[in-house]
Amino acid sequence: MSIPELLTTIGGAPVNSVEDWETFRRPEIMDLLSEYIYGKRPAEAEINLHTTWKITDAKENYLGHPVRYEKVLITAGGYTFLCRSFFPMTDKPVPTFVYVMHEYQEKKYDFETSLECLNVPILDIISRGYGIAIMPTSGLYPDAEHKANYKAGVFAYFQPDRSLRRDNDWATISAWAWGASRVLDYLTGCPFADEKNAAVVGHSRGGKTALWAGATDTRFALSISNASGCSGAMLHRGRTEGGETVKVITNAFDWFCKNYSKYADREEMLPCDQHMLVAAMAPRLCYVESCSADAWASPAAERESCRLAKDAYALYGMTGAVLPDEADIEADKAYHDGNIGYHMKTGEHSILAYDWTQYMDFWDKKRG
Ligand code: GTR
Repeated sequence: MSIPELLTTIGGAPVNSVEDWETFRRPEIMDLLSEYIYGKRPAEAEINLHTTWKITDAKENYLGHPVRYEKVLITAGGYTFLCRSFFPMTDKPVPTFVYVMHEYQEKKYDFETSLECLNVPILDIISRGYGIAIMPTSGLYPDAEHKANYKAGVFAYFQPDRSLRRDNDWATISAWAWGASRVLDYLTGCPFADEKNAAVVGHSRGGKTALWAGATDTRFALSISNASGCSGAMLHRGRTEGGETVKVITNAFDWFCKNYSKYADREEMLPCDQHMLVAAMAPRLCYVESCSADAWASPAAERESCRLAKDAYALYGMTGAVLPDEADIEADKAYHDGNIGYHMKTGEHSILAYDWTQYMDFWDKKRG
């Protein structure tokens, strides 16, 4: 299957400079990804949002730890959802992660009583001088609503008449990414966060969301996808044996616009592919993680998107991913030389403290 060229416009013109990329090709790519995969947001969710936030609980030395805690209700365009943030107790604003926490994880933890969290090692993050804002996805669009035709959350709020939905309308991943951007709105007004150094992170469906959030909101300095797989970092045209397909994912979930399902078993017809999503981060930082036993996410195809995205970075005189050939890829090794970081953790589909250590090592090294 031939892979759509990153540096050739739809009309066939070569893209040779940053100006060509930013004026012509990147906007085309964003349009293709919106039109055929993630959907377009309604104007109501994009303009005159006037994001505000209400801190409903604020504590220092939270639960006996050297942590500054804020429980926040964020309101944008009239829609309100919850987020919790944790910062070190320092005087200076700190680089901060926005974590897209999906419901499987959300249900496992109670941050009102404990900071123990297998998937997000809050105390390690704080001890390394980073902040973290955790956004539960249920506040934007709950998982229980899958296949329920968008009658809850932001969709019901911004577009109550579902009969008006079009095949290219936004869907769940876009809604969650929208939420991550609104959390960043709050961080820009938060005295503890350095909003110029904000990263968006997510696992699995959250990893797909983190990439789309980084592509749609260039204020994110770093976008981190953990085990994002199909419709995340996985190149459709590079999918390996046992990898998830457009048919399976669009049958199971309403995470994408309806147009995407038309490409079930017709991936070769997609006018875009996921290397374009990774390339949309250039010249900012990106990070992709895979798990060695996660054939469903097709690690080799996640790496292939990273490799192909390098051409966009090269326009800026920067390196993208610095990865060896497939045969020489090693698990549990940090590939941190380029501006797209990568590692593959040994084991199953998961996000664990080990991953966060890699993310922070990478960010320590690359941060401006
Ligand atoms: C799976 C889905 C994957 C992945 C995962 C998750 O069922 O097929 O693409 O996103 O869910 O988010 O937990």
